[in-house]
Amino acid sequence: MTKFRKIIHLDMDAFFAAVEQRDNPLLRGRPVIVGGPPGTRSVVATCSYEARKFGIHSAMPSTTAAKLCPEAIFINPDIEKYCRVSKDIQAIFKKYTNLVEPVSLDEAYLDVTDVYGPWGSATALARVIKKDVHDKTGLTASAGVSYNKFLAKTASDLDKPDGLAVITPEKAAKFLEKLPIGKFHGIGKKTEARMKEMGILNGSDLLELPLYRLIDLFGKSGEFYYNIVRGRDDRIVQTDWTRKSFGREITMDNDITDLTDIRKILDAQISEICDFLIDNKQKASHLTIKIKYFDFREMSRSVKFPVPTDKFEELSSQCCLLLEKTECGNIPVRLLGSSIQLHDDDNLRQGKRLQEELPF
Ligand code: TTP
Ligand code: MG
Repeated sequence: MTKFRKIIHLDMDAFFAAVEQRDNPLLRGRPVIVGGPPGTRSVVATCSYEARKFGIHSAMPSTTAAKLCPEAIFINPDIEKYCRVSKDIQAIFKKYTNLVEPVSLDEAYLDVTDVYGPWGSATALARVIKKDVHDKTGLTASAGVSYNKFLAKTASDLDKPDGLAVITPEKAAKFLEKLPIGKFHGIGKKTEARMKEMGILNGSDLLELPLYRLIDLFGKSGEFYYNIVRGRDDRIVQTDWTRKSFGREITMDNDITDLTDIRKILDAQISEICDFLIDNKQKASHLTIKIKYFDFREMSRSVKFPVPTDKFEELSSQCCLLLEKTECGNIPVRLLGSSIQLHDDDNLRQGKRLQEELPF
């Protein structure tokens, strides 16, 4: 059976405006705009949902917003305050999993695939987190639950404010077919307009275009569009603490030139790297060697493994090949380093290792 990841995307509702309404009861239920005053060149940072009914949105000139809603209340942004609230929110997310990727002040992805607890399902856990955020900060968040970041992000936007939407693997294809093209996260306003001109109005229109055609039309992004309309997105939840590499380096007391000595030192480093990989049940996707010559010139050479590995022999023989692309053996060297990049899937396993997988 395919194991699906469980990703929750959380995004605060009308974040800056909601903080202002929380802190000043007179603003509640009113059209509040956070941004510089009309009559200046300022734009709207965000606005309350009451103001959105008038067609006001982020990045709109404040003057235009004031025309659309003359009774709107303008508040100057207090970024320091929003940063403080943001820290509190991110700390709440981290109570539930250490696989948290903050995306901006008011949103984050959580990988809860391996989270074990009394919650019963990823959806129930999302509900618990939303309640926790509300209890602790007085603010509402919307959550999207799905099996990858793209779908979780798309889901969190479906039911705003105070929403909770779930896209299960069984439902994704049908959901994406019907999704209006502008609702695909990653398809910006300009691309949306271009696609509409071409008659691509929703997912099922986009599905009809073969990969080569999408690349013709949209360059590199074509592949991204091809994947997302099929619900494919293998980007991992990238935490600030997730280790992405591991390495060793040494500056020698005396410069060395002899290749056999250089290989011995690099092999010792690779042996340590392999111990790390095996102890942590991880594999290397890339190997890099770094050299500093006697004259302080620095260079590095890298190789990507066709299949991620933790084998000493493989790392060591690739290291020898990389060495051939340097001036080692010909001129004295003062520093030698080797490092690996960890294979992504393994990063995921660095999360809380818990007993069982959550259902959606
Ligand atoms: P968003 O999450 O995009 O917007 P929001 O939280 O105000 O509203 P919602 O998520 O309910 O649609 O952005 C978070 C904050 O970032 C927002 O409150 C203000 C700030 N921001 C800007 O300053 N300029 C912008 O153009 C955008 C989009 C956001
Ligand atoms: Mg938001």
